[in-house]
Amino acid sequence: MDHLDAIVVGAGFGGVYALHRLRQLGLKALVIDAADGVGGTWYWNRYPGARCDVESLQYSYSFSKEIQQEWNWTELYSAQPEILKYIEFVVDRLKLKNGIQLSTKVTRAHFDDATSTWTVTTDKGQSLTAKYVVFATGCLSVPIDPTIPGIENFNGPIFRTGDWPHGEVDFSSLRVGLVGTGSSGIQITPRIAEKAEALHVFQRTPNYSIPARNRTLDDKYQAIWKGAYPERRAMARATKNNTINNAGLRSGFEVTPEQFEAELEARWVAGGIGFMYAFTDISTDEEINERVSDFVRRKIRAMVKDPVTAEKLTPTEYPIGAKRICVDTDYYTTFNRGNVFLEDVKEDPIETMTATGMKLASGREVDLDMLILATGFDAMTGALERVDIHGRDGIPLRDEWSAGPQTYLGLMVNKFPNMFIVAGPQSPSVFTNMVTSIEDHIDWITDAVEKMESEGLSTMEAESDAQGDWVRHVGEVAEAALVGKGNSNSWYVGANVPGKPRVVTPYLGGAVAYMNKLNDSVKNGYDGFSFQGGPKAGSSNKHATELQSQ
Ligand code: NA7
Repeated sequence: MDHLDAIVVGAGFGGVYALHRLRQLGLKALVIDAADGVGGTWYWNRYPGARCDVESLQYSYSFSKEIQQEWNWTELYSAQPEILKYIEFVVDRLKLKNGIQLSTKVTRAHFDDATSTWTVTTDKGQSLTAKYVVFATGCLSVPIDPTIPGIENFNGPIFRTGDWPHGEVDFSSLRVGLVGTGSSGIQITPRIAEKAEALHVFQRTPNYSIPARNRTLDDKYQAIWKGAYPERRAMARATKNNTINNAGLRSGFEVTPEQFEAELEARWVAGGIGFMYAFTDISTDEEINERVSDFVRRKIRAMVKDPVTAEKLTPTEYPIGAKRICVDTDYYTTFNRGNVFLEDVKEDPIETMTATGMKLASGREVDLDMLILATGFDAMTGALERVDIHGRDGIPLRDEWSAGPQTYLGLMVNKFPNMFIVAGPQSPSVFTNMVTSIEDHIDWITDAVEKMESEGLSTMEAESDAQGDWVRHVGEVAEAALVGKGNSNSWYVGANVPGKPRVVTPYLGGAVAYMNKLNDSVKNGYDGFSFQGGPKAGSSNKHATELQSQ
């Protein structure tokens, strides 16, 4: 049995940086990933139109001055192939390849109390041991299929956006069905429509989407960023979501109706997620949110020529931002094409699939040659719960999380010593620039590991009280937000997975407040964590009063 200092699960942005930092500490670490390449999310989601909706110059590593100067982005918002090339470049640049084992799935991770080590089992029959295990398994890495009766009878190919095949998928002269109108469905729709004979978009719930206004990055813009990277990275880290979004500082109530409209219009014209930061209270105040939602509804109605299609594409049953906001290129106007058909499956539900297409409850049959599923992910907890993880006394993580994730600061779990989670549940992760949140988490984790190694400590573990308080705090913060409210049934609350506990999974208090808590805990001697096996065994417990006072 091979013994390592650390095993890292996942070779996306998180796993790659974790390996670099662990090696800097002189530790023997191995990254394991099921894919046959690095990149995580950006490896799997290679469907046409897949693109990041955080600006390229921000959605990148900040830890290396050299790398951020050397790499040149070609577009304001990068498409999937470019982000994947970037991650591969970083792996080569830092000579990390020999520490990454690909095409291997971690199936089990088991903590042994007697030796304080983890045993990690893979689908290749390996059994590896390590002192530390780091799950960098991603928040949107387990695609889920819809339950469509008879789907197995369909004669044509079925593809999922979440694990799109390598090589080109040719839509030309085909009648293509697309199920799902979240970010993935919204990004792929125009790209199918431009080639296919017919595209039928099966929509259950309409989404709010903001135009990206993507463009080629000119050298001057890039040079300005590169010349000021340290300041700009610091500025981004001082925001709620680790991103410079030109966030407005006023409440929507502080401006006249004309100013309100003009602000939204300016941001709509500028494009991108910055639209959602026009006012400070869009995600918390129902009235302000309704006025912003209404602005987008009017835009949709103006863009889509057929009034019946426009009405169906217009979300009315939940506040903007309650589901993850989408950012698109030509989504709504694609429905003005003669070969694109919106199928409202709330009005006329899918009854069954046949060999030749989709049969709806009304009896109407939609003939199809190809089906594409853009039906989302078992988000945030899905990848962790698919590994058979056992902590102290053989306790399964799945049992501990049966009512929803239980973590301290999103980083560690009581009874699961030396197990770290990167940018996962109960941390700000998906509400931030993920790359920055990943870096911050890994820096925190490797600092803790460094402390343990230098002090000769054997285990570090989240304390039960601290964890309970954190879980309550995450819930209380979520109560004040509009996320998951109305009929939004979003993956933020697990509503898209049958049987999943319905709780707001990310921490909504923002990156700054969150990082302050992480840093405070360290300053207070890793408050809320206990250590064993060295001089700093035990811990203080000041966290409870701190959380209560917020
Ligand atoms: P999402 O945002 O979870 O979207 C999934 C879509 O699939 C959504 O429109 C769902 O409708 C739809 N869906 C799921 N099951 C069905 C069935 N059975 N019938 C019809 N429609 C269905 O996933 P994405 O991949 O688009 O985006 C995930 C994140 O990736 C995104 O938020 C960004 O952060 C990047 P529903 O709304 O549930 O009615």
